[in-house]
Amino acid sequence: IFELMDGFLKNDPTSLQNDILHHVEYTVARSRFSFDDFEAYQALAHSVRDRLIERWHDTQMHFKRKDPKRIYFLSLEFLMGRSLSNSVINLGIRDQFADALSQLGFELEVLAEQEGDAALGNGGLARLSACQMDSLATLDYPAVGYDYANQYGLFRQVILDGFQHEHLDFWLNFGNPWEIERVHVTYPVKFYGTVTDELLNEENGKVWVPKRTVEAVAYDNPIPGYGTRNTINLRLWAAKPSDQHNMESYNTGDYINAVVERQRAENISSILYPDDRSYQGKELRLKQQYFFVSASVQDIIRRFKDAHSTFDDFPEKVALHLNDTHPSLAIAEVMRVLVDEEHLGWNRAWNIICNVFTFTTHTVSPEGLEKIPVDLLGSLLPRHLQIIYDINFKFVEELKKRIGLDYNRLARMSIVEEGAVKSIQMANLSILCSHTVNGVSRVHSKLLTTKLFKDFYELWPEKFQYKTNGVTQRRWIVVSNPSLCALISKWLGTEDWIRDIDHLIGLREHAANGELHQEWKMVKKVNKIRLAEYIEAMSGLKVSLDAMFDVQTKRIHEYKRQLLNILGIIHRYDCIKNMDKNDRIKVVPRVCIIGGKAAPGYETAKKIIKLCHAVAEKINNDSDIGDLLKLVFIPDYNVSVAELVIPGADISQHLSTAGHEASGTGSMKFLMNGCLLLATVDGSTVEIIEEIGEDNMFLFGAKVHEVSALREKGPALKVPLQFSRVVRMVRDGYFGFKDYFKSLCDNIEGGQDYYLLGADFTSYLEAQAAADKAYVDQERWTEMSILSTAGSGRFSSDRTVEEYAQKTWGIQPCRCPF
Ligand code: 26Q
Repeated sequence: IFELMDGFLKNDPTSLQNDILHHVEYTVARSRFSFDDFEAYQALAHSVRDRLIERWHDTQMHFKRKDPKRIYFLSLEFLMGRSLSNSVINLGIRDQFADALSQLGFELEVLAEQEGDAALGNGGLARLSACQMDSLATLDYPAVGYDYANQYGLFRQVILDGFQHEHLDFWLNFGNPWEIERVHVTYPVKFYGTVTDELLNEENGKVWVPKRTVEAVAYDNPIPGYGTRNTINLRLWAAKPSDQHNMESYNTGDYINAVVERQRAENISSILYPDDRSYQGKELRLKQQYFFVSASVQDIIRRFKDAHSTFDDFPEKVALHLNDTHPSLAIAEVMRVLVDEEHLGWNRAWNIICNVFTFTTHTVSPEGLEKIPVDLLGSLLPRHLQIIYDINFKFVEELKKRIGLDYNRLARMSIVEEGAVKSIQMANLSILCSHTVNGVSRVHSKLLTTKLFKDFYELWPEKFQYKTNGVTQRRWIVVSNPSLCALISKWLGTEDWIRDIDHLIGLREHAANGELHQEWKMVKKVNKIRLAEYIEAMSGLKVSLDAMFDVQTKRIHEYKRQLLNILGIIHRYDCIKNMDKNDRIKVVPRVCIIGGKAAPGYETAKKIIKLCHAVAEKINNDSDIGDLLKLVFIPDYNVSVAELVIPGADISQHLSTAGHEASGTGSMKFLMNGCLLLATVDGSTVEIIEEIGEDNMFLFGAKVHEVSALREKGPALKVPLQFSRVVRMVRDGYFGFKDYFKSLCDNIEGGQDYYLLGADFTSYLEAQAAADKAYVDQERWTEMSILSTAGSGRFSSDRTVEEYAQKTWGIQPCRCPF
């Protein structure tokens, strides 16, 4: 037994080689004497998976034995990206695998490129869940992530003639070695039907007679921690037709239709909704939400009941986290199970609810809040609608006692919104039923308590907290920037920063060291070469390594102001065109890189992508400009592309109009990689300024408190001539597509400029000029770059998760001992 404590699998090169060849032969079913890169990747992935499974088993056994309070992280999105490199690094066997492979004639990095990118999410919120899972595992917290297993993930962005097209992403077509299908872990999920009101009273609950049943099958994805044996689970639910599904059609002899109808069940987990509020109120989205929530809640309650006899212990053993309102039907579902199935009675059940749920919102604007039309909810989930009504009735009665008959305020706080379309305000439900409500940065939290959720804050100030977001240094330095990783460890004399980010600050004392400067610049160069090669392979464009690599990569959104960036580039182009020879010599060459997806129904965002291409076409083909300015759009920006782009950036742009970005996490990844930031004072940039210092960043633009006054000026708002000039160039068709770009121009002129591009333009250009000036002094620039990495420790998701564990979830580490 003791010999087996470390598991069956050995990690010496011979054992690893044998394992890989074994999988080539028996899993991939290719000859061990002849297999290609993709087959080698598959065999390698299966060898890694075996090691993950061992640790996963040990961890689950240990959790079961210790029975700690667990955190169940419910999120409709996890942007995991690729797993291979991350797994071998976290398992601590990267070098061993690299050696074993090289003896077989393969290169680990090359095989890692074979993996598809798991894009089960949109952007910030989704990647945040992934980073937090990595931190939860690393810090030994007993956590489980839950989501549905969407088959296609986010669409693949294809650019044709500069226009975005959305293609299905068949990322599962070649199988997914990281998931473990649990054919025996299944739960029925029910929809539609009616609620009978015979016999039942409040104590015994009600009987819901559903009409459709879909089976949820568990797919487990092991998430290994770094420097620990702990390996936690991300459990994804796939929809399968249920045996109970639509039996009547079989019985009435309509066999063909019955089969077709059964297959339809699988649609529930086939697609991921792009982040676009206009999709609100769609039945399929609601089905997806309930499908994964119901399966997860059944799973959680089953696990709890295995070890406990009374639900009174539930809050001591279970923390249920709502990652935004998307999974908030969980509230009604837990209530339903406790009242209708466990017969706890309303009050006991309510008491439990109020002690287990926690909620984080990632939204800033009232329009971004999720609403579910009552008619839709009532038809799909009639019992849940009743429960929400009952919760609301009791809440409003209580509220009247506390605040009196202030009907406006009562209407704002009610969970049921009586508008043109009567709907459920999911944020109100989530706030009411959670014991802690979190923002994702300090500014965001301020906006929540003074604007968005002011009424609730005044009622329950103690519920409101914030945890500034963070990202995992394992993925964003160790995996994506191995050269920087080695350099940091060398200068700190330890690898401890990979588990304990506080060590990173130790780089500060070397920030002026000339020897470090040389090595630091070398690392940046290596990463710029890698990025330049990618750009050339993708677009045929050759870029100069001497140029400043200037990057803005994130979802395309008006408030993120990619348009400001493009107008700034046009201005730069215009200036260079009008310069004489002597001045041209002084220009700091730039490669401007923009990337990101637009939601398929978001016309303006799509026009911005087209404008970027039109401007790039003009500039890149202007022989008069040469290497002084290049513009590249990187298509299909996703986690793996980010891993390549971020380390190669000299400067990155975060241009949201102040008060619109809840946090922003891209900036943190750039910062860790020694990239300087050009940014507005918005979201988490406020905290970044505290760590890095204004002098080491390029800040510009109106502040949060100035924005509304600027907006109120409307057409009277003064905009600089330079701004009008560049907009005119676009209007006049200088870049073609005059009619198509007209609405973009109309949106930002004549008092329509909601996101204040004109108002911020001068200050934006000044920040850009300051960046140019700083770049000329390469020693100063390198020092700023080192200080950026050195000061990025606060933005590790390890710190965020630690704060959640202590202040919100009340959980303790539970470390697997061997
Ligand atoms: C809503 C309804 C219907 C369909 C889709 C959606 C939907 C999907 C995704 C709405 C919003 C999202 C994603 C939001 C998001 O990513 N927010 C970002 O969260 C980050 C992590 O906290 C922050 O850093 C960003 O500031 C915030 O924009």
